[in-house]
Amino acid sequence: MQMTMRWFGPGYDPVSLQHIRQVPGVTGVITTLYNKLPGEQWEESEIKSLKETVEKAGLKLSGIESVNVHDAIKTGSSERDKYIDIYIETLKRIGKQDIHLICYNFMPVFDWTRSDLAKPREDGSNVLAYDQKAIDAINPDDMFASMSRQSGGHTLAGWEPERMARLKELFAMYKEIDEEKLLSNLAYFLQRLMPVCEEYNINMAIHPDDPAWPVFGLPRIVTGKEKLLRIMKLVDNPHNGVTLCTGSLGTNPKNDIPDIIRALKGRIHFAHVRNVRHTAPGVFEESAHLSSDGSLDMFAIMKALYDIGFRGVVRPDHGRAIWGETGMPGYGLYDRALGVTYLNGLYEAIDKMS
Ligand code: DNO
Repeated sequence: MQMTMRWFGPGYDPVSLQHIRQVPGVTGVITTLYNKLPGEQWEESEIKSLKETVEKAGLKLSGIESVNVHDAIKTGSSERDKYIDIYIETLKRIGKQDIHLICYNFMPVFDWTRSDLAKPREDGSNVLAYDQKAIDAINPDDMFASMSRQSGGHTLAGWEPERMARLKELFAMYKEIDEEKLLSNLAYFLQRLMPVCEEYNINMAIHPDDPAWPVFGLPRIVTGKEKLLRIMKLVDNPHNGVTLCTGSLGTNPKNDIPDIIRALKGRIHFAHVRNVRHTAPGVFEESAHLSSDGSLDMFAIMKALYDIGFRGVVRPDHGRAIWGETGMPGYGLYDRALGVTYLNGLYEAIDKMS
């Protein structure tokens, strides 16, 4: 298992690489060119310089989260091949820099969605939270305005203002797109990517939809075991794999995560491991990583990953805002560092007892 943390890059992340380097057991970061919009070509010199920055701090650049997918590809519009060509060229340039893991999502219009970015908890911390009633009561424009108000001036991953300025146009693009169409567009995209993934040994790791059900009437296709297995089968190549995100899949209490992990043996390329606390149907908040603080059994999750032979890249995920830290919602240093330490403890115990 290679323990990493997400880092948003110079000029974006208030957490420094030097601080990440001091978290015991963390050997790498997952990062991206945060300024790139979906569909934009990545330059090799930019990738190289990002990698050098990370390596100078004594860390490895363990993977990219994310190379975002243009909506022309997701909707299968007439421009999709042009954007797939750009994506393929970007993958080549990333592969040439000896980087072999790409996390991406196939969610229409929005990436992850929350109704509250700083919900006060009984322990005095703030967390990201979701209430379906609040989402139902808001239109997508207001949703974006409310997310940016709460973001503390940071650009939220997947909520770039440039994209959000085109919300109406984006929604119109998805008018005719149902789940089946979205799935076949995903298959088309992945099929075209596989040759370059094979050439450069790049693993594509699709991120589950968060929350794991449709929002704002848009289709969602990465929501649970059956759908994940179907995606694996659609393009049955080991380079087509999954980011096993426990917090996203865990938004739906019906998802049995250890069971999903076992079913995906050999196809999990990246793991986001965090906890979530359900309070009512369609209502959840993020919690500390510890099992007893939320609704997920983190031991069972780490054990399932261990048992299927997963030894790849792991990162803790969203943390609470604690100890007065202000930063990117969910991505402060302190609680994620506690998460790393806990996950490393679970892993060591499982390993030594096996
Ligand atoms: C949120 C993240 C997502 C994830 C993307 C992957 O914190 O888990 O934004 O990075 O969905 O493309």
